[in-house]
Amino acid sequence: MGKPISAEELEIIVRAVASASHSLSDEIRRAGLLEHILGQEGNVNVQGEAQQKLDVVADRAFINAFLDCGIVCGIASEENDEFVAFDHEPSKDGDFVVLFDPLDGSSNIDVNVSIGTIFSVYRRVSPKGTAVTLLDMLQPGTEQVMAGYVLYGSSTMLVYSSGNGVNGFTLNPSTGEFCLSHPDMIMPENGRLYAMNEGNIQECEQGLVHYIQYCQSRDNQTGMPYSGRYIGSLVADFHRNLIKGGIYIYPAVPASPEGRLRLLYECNPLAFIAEQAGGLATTGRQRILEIVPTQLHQRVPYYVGSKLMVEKAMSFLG
Ligand code: AHM
Ligand code: MG
Repeated sequence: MGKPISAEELEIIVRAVASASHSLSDEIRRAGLLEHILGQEGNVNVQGEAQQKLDVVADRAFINAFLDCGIVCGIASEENDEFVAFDHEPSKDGDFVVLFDPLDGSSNIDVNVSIGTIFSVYRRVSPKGTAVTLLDMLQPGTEQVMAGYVLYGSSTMLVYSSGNGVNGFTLNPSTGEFCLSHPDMIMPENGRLYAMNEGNIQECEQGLVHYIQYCQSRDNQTGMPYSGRYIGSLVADFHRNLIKGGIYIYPAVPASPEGRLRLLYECNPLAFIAEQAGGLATTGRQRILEIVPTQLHQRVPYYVGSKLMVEKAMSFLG
């Protein structure tokens, strides 16, 4: 891990995330009532996916919050082709870059299902006072100084870690404050929930097919088939598994040969939190946090969750 973030710096970033997510949470709660919020924006993002209006609203809210906080000198977002260097004072001299997915699970926006924001914070490696470079963004996940997510679920929660365990905060909508509701979150070592888009199973490698058969059999540690739970919003699936124990898998499939999820905006931050809570995150073969990124929008296969479950799944892949 890079030089730890100080308590003061941490507070500044947490406040930026809390303020953007509080206003976004309000918009999401009223989404069905606001014409400018629901539906497609009409653009296609760099991933080739149709942008939802809320994707764009969320992206702007977080960019502005990080721009205003004064210690972030640049950002990269899943919704933008290129990273953004903040070139005015005092941001220009900030020590940190933030990489984020402003609104994860966007296919669930229009159907009133939980969605989230995921973010990752690194110290810049380029000299202070110069413009940030791509190398500041392409650091391995082990260098994260902080990572977190916001879940816009039946309540809005902020969960983060700065390398010293994981804490969860619930938004009190009447005061606008996030209150510590889940201190010292620990992911159960084992579980009985598995999450994967099983529509893809016939296209997956044989080892994974056999692991899913194992999940559905009585051969596992519970003596009963595991329960399948797939929301299709990574943050929500991850959060449930963090609390209850479970595994989430997004493998390589022919339509997405590198998997669907983005290393920098989704996999690394949640891998950091998983490990801080005692869980594990791998590509099925390699620890996620040790991958040296080569591209901003790089995708990787993803196995994340309870330690023993991820290890078991990996044992099937060979
Ligand atoms: P997004 O960032 O465009 O929303 O894509 C990521 C999402 C994850 O939240 C979710 O787990 C996965 O894509 C769902 O993909 P699929 O519909 O292929 O199961
Ligand atoms: Mg996403």
